[in-house]
Amino acid sequence: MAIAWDELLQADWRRSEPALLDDYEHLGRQLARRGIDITAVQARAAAFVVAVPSWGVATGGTRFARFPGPGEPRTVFEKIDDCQVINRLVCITPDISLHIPWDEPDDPAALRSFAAERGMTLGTTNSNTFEDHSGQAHSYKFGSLCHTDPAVREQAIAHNLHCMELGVKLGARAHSIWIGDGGNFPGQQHVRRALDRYLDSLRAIYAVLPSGWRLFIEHKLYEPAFYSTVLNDWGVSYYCSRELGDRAFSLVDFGHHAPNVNVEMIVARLIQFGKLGGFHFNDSQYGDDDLDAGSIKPFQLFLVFNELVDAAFEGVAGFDPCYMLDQSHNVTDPIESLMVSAMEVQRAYVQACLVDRAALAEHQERNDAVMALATLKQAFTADVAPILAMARHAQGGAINPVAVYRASRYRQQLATDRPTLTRRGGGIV
Ligand code: RM4
Ligand code: MN
Ligand code: MN
Repeated sequence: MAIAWDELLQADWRRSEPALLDDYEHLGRQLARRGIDITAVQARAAAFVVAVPSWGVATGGTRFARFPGPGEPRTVFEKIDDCQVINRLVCITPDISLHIPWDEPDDPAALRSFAAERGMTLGTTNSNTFEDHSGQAHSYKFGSLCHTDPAVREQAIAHNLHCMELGVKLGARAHSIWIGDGGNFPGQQHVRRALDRYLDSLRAIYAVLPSGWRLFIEHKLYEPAFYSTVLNDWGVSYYCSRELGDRAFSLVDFGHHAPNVNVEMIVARLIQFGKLGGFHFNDSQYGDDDLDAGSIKPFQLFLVFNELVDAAFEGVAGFDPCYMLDQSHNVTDPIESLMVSAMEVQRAYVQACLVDRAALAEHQERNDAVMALATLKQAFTADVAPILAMARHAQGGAINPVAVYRASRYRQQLATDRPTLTRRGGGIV
């Protein structure tokens, strides 16, 4: 599709650059008064990256209905095309997480070079044993890696091994496992034995983790199992990742906790115990709503980044979390939601970079709760938008990504180029 991105971007810069420079200089003076060099903060903003989920560029759905949008991607190649548009405009999303078998390529080498030609990498594979796939011998209706039947467990293990073999061909560096295993009713599952089976299966997967790779395990409180899940919270996840070994880590998906849980505390503890693998960013009001990052609880997102920036500042050994979005878009254009979400995550990171850590430490030492919170709030309430926009502009991205995207009429073009298919979940049926 021929979209004149260069012309659109230049028009965006011409229109918005004067006001941006004005705002940037003003913010620069404000920060300088606090001893902060705005260009150093901009450099950190520019170095920030967050991966997009291949399954996030298509419209999601609920268990009631799915309302497909126009021009949805029909193949993994079209998903990569959409991800490239996102990265072209926001400049912080060069990596894509793949979901297998939704994104299973016929020719992995061809997929890898297709992505590379578009400046994209395929850094993480995600396995899917939470639904049945055509041609498989055994059903996952009653579980996968934790199933009572060893044949089902073997099949689920083999799928994970396949994902990793494929990932090596694609240049991935991590494999991420989320399972739907659990029980809908009290008594349905022997709670301890199910976890034993999980660990046995995970050990078989971890044993063949490719060299240089990390294994992420993702806990979730409920859903699709409504009464109990096997990897139900961060404590169990921590225990399992420690049992597995040095290259196994816990992954925190923001929507996988009970309402009101203090996620930043969980993050701090996982950092402290050397087991924070990464994130699936999204936001929620009630459950695993998979809403756009920063849309409901931006302060929580900031507080999580406060822990992350603090850990990096202190040089915590082995601290190297992987940042990924994991969202489902039901009422928005997924490309717009992913762009906005990536920028919200980056915004929280940049705000956290502004925290006066020496002052905060002093307030903490003196038990001055008012000033400690005020120190955090000073960073959180700073409008860092000019820093983010300048970082994008300097890298050839958009000052106003959503406006440029809308002006491109990319979606309208897709509506004719990609006739809508009937889809289920993240895959194409
Ligand atoms: C799950 C979990 C996984 C994601 C699936 C689609 O709730 O968040 O990470 O792969 O949804
Ligand atoms: Mn997730
Ligand atoms: Mn989820």
